[in-house]
Amino acid sequence: MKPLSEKQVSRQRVIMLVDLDYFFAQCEEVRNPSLKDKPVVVCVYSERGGESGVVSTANYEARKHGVKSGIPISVARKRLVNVDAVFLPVDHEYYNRVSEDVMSILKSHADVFEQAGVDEAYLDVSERVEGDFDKAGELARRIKEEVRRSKGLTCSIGVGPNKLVAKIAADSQKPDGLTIVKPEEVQAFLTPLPVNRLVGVGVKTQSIMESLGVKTIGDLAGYDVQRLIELFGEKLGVYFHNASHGVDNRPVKERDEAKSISRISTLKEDTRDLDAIMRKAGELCGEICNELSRRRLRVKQVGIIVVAKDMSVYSRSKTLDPPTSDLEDLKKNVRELFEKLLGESGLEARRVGVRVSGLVKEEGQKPLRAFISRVE
Ligand code: TTP
Ligand code: MG
Repeated sequence: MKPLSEKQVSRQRVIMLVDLDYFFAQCEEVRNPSLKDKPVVVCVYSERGGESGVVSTANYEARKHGVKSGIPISVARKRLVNVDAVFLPVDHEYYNRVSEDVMSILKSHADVFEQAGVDEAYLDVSERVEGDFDKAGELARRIKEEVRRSKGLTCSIGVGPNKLVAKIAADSQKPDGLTIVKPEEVQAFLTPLPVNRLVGVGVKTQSIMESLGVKTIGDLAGYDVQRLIELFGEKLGVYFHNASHGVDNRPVKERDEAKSISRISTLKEDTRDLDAIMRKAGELCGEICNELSRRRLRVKQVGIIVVAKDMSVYSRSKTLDPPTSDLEDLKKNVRELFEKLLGESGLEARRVGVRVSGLVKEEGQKPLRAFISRVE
């Protein structure tokens, strides 16, 4: 056999997934270390007041009592009755600042960096570790140490030959975990895990698979791919087959910077009153302006979003010439848009939102690409 030329030898890919532990709750512990030994529950309180709302996340002390993301706050209260627990409202601005600092540390250790969420990122480190998983393990330890020293946060890292394996590896040991799965270990690592550890296998798919006798990823790997295609369609069937064998060719891709910013919020009560709407919309404009000033941006378009009482959605927008980052200017334009919309329609507003786009840098005014939106 002819030896492979240099070009034909492609480097073994080494991918990391870094996921911060119980992120929002850990941020709260960092700013108030006296919370450390108590159950901490970070809540998204409904704007309709009282105790209604859901748990955003909880620290591991609270998780011992069955408190986790997504459950109603009232249920969390019941599970923590007679326990010295702390309930706090979400503070996205603070978590975003922490996240940005951590992401810049992670980025500095990657050949290619892809932020995948507020507290997680994929790092392609193939080149810098020369395809060597032992070196990748050392790098992961250094990253954990740097994040801990500089921000006081622990994270869990998965290292694998692709994104799929790295993600499942990171999830398999938390908190403060480090799980390295070398290419030759992939199948043995995946085989015993339940199928719902694969992205795309939700409750429904899991129960269909279970009825076929497919409980583990190993069972799925042994299942006939043609049957999977018949059952789930070509795309999903092939995906399940490949995923169960730990095959995933998706590259780690840099994300573009944000192209728009939006905020949406629920009114205390449904209304058509422009002043009442503007009290909420004005706050949203304020949040957006803060973000614009932090990122030194101005906007060329402003829009409004209304979710009406009957859940129908309306939106309107207009162009601002010249671009602005001024709060009063933004509020004036948002008010005009709401006034016009209310004049055109008999809607009663339940939720209102503000969205700005066409973001340009204060200096030089270069357009930015991509998209950020946050709905609370
Ligand atoms: P995750 O990384 O899914 O969760 P986590 O960091 O809280 O916990 P883990 O130790 O298991 O990684 O989500 C990151 C943040 O996103 C989380 O801290 C809060 C927020 N979040 C919600 O607001 N609602 C949700 O349902 C989930 C899953 C997360
Ligand atoms: Mg996390």
